[in-house]
Amino acid sequence: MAKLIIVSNRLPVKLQEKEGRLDFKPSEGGLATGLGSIYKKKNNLWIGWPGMVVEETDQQEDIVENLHGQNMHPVFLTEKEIKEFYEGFSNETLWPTFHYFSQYAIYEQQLWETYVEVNQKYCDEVMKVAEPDDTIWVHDYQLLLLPSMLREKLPDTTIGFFQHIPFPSYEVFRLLPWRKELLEGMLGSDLIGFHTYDDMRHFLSSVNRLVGHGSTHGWINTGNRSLLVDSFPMGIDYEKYEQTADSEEVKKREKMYRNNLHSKKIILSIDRLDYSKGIPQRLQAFELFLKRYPEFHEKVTLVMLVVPSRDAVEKYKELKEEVDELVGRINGEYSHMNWNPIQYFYRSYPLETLSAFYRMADVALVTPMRDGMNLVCKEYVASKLDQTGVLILSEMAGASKELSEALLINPNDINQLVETLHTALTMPEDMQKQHMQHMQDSLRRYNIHHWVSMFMDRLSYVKIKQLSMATT
Ligand code: GDG
Repeated sequence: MAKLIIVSNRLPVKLQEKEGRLDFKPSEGGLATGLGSIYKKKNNLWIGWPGMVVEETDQQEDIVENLHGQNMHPVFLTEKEIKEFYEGFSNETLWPTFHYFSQYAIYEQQLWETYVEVNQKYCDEVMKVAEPDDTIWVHDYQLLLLPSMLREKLPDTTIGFFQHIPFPSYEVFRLLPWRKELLEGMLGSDLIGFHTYDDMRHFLSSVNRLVGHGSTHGWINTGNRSLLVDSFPMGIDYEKYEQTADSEEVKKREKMYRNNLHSKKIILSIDRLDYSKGIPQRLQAFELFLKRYPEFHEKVTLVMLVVPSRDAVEKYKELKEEVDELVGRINGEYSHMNWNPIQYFYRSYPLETLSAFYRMADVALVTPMRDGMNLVCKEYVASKLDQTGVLILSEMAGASKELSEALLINPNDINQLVETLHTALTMPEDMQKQHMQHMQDSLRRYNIHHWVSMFMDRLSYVKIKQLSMATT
């Protein structure tokens, strides 16, 4: 029976060593939830790295067997591959380039070669389980070469690809020494999806100028096959966030946190530690706000959660120091005995804590310099059950294309950010509710399940269309 194979860098579980035993911890990420109901069905499969380096063959065999029972298939990566493929080419070459931070990108032939080898390794693992009539859905920038590698082995198989991060404009993308190979890798797909229309336009323009294939209404003809490029804005598991926010446990936590923060208004900021998220710029704006509006001293607290991420990469270590220093400076200057303007947490929390933070925040400050979509802002909206609260959102996040009821800002414009903070903190409740209602209606409808079915339906449509093109 034909099956669906999902391939991503990581599996939706993380392998951990606990008291000498190996243990699988499920991931709470949006993708894992959205695709959860699909990959567990029948003989479908999810292929990816289990999140830990395992070298012993016996141990690897045990893991394979254990995961097969849960519809998963592991790809084992070595220390060197993690360093060169994941931390190196994926996170020090592609990530900065695709987020318009080309000045941070490194171009090293060795990293590129390992990137090619590891994409081939994923291809070999897929080939162990794939049949020609299966559908394969590849995810994200770590696996840009995989669609073409698979196409070579399985010429008629249905292959979809979705990129979760932005696709930069041609002028930025062309800086990559391996630009043509990367595009050709992606073109092995039948359907290529991005979060926004702009990402899709940028991709089509690069394909046109670097590979020489034009496009009509998103269709590219490579000479021997046609494929479609389209946008699919990813949604969240709306019900999950709504129900969690309504639970007694979360209400209890919210009350406890509120009592501890002697503050009338709470501003919330949540991100992984990443330079694309604009954390220092946000802190500088908050500092200027405190300077410009002293009447808010002791009346407002910024609750800032920064989740550790990629701490083996140098740029991330530097960013951590910069954030620590800024928080220290601002708290040092403005704190009183009973009030710290910033409550800073550098760790990750369970969903219930996150949900209590969302519930209690009067303002969510989501101001990335660049973000493929950004799910935090959507989760905030879904958690505001009484419909109060204001979302300040960067124009540079994919989500801003859908959430036009948010207060949209340019994250480089510190004055605009300060004044928007003031507007948000003084916004009348009926206006807050009006904006929130609109955003909730849209996010409830365009949720993660809608996103999955839109992509899968379009992929089937492409296959039908290709057949009719071939016969006319
Ligand atoms: C990439 C793209 C795109 C955060 N802290 C905790 C925690 N989180 C969860 C949030 C949210 C997720 O992590 C972060 O998602 P984002 O979308 O904001 O950002 P990236 O991780 O950069 O994701 C992005 C996304 O892919 C999907 O396509 O939107 O643009 O960069 O779900 O809730 N979860 C828990 N504890 C924490 O402390 N449990």
